[in-house]
Amino acid sequence: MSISPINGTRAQIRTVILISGSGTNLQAIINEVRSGELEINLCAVISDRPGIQGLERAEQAGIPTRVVDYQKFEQRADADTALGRELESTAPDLVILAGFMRILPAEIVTRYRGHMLNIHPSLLPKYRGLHTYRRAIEAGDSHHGSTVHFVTAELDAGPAIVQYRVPINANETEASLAARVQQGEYLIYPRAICWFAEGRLRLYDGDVWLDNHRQTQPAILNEL
Ligand code: NHR
Ligand code: GAR
Repeated sequence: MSISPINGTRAQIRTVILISGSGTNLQAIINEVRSGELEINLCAVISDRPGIQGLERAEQAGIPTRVVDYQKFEQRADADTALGRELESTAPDLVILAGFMRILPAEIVTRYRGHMLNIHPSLLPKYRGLHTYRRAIEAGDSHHGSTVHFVTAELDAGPAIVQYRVPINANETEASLAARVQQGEYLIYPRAICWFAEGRLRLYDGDVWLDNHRQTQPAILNEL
């Protein structure tokens, strides 16, 4: 067998990916699993809405998909509860937010503490929340980027693991900057997931630990 199966062996960590959109980060992860570079068991992809390209990517790869359609719930809390149940039913060792656009309630975040990662398009702690590219350009920053971090209840405030960093060029637009930053996301997210899968990456005592060393700063990869 030259291609490793997408639903891996028992030894591999059970991984669930949450998406809301195009799923290009999901695709980057699928590609690494396919090539054998990343040994995880991709158990499920869960979306907060139907009809998105990320769901098609998962189906193409043979990964089971679930949709918790937030719009169909009158109460946000009921949607969150439904999502929590779906997650629980997949018994994940690792939950990956890949362009997931719903703020998660504390119950879910606490349940998977140390087992949930997000990629956020800024050099955290700068620019938590939305519209990060615009905010960085308007502020006249010299650099922007993206951060993989452990998820905690406070939005985009969990300990940072690795960052991809790019210079902001003259005449930069949101689109041109996003395109370059996203290329880096496809490098750093699979890498962080690999560290976790190999048991090298941990959240302990409120900090990131890599190879048994407490990280005071995230690892940084500069634009190639
Ligand atoms: N949940 C918690 N508790 N903590 C984090 O750090 C989270 C999280 C859920 C998602 C991703 C995050 C990002 O990387 C993320 C991190 C959604 C919003 C948001 O405002 C903000 C940040 C992130 C994701 N969502 C609106 C909401 O009401 C809806 C926006 C929309 O649908 O367009 O949930 O940036
Ligand atoms: C990614 O660039 C990610 O950093 C960002 O959304 C994009 C998802 O793209 N995440 C957030 O803004 C989280 N609120 P994708 O669906 O093609 O992977």
